[in-house]
Amino acid sequence: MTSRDKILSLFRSSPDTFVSGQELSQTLNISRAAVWKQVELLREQGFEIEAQRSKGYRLLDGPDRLLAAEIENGLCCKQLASRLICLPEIDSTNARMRHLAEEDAAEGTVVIADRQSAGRGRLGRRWESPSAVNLYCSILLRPKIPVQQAPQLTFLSAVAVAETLNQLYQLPAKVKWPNDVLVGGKKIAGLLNEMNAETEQIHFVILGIGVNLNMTAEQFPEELNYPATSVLLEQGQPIDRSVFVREFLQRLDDYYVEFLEYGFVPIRRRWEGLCDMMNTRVQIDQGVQGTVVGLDTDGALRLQLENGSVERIMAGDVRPLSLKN
Ligand code: BT5
Repeated sequence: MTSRDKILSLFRSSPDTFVSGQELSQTLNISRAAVWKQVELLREQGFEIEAQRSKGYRLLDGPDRLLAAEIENGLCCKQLASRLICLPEIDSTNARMRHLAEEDAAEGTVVIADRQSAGRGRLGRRWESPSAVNLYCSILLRPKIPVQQAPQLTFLSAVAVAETLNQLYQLPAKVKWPNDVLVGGKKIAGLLNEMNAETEQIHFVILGIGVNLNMTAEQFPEELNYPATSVLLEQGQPIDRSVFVREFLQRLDDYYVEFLEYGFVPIRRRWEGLCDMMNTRVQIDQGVQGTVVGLDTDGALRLQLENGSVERIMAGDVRPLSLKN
């Protein structure tokens, strides 16, 4: 964590009270001039900080920033979050993670940004990423599993996001194949996994996770492929983003450990339990129709056709068919 983030974290841990320059300089082991410089930089980032000669500094207001120290407080992971990097802004957390992975970053490294200027969806689509309201996060995994099993990891993060929304805010979050989490039929989270592998070996997988937390209706773009929502819109009040991130990482860590030990079966069962299109008649894009009967081991959707045969769907948009169909 940078000195600036440490100062911010100290301010936030004692709201409304002054922290003396001397205390900051001793705690951070930097000079008082360096403290002053970091405070100036925080002001440039939009933080309103009062300074009084005899008392020190006091945080009055500022953007809601996610800080590693606050997320790590009480977090106890076995595989993930070995290193947690929180940035005010980045083009895309997945793009940054790819650089880190190519520079040999360790499994479990997490990159979080408060804003993305070029957040990515699938197939070159854009992920709307306004500042200080949501979670934009990438997690680096280096699992020793066959390459064809890598898509299974998407379902791990889908289940962890849906269950965290459910547990913390009692939202009826459901998973939608292949990479969405929905509440009341509206998209609240999107997942984008990227892999670097040779024929036989996975070098790394990046789990990209975007969750709409405190996003307001005005912050959604007008043109969306699918109706969208956020926790704020669902429950009418903003939430503490650090609490969400911590719970989510903890849950994902538990499931990843379970996955490494027992494979895909437990997570597949959970995903199927959270999918409200199970045993429902659906159509894939404008084409094949059938009944959803589950997930295959490589993450394909299993669809039972009229003639009883089961077709494996590798890609496409799944829409439920109305009863008259
Ligand atoms: C996804 O793509 O759902 C994957 C989104 C992954 C975003 C995360 S954020 C952290 C990490 N770093 C990145 O750069 N990306 C990942 P897809 O299924 O293609 O959905 C994209 C479509 O969803 C867009 O074309 C819009 O119609 C819609 N959309 C865009 N922003 C949205 C938002 N914030 N909430 C809901 N829908 C959105």
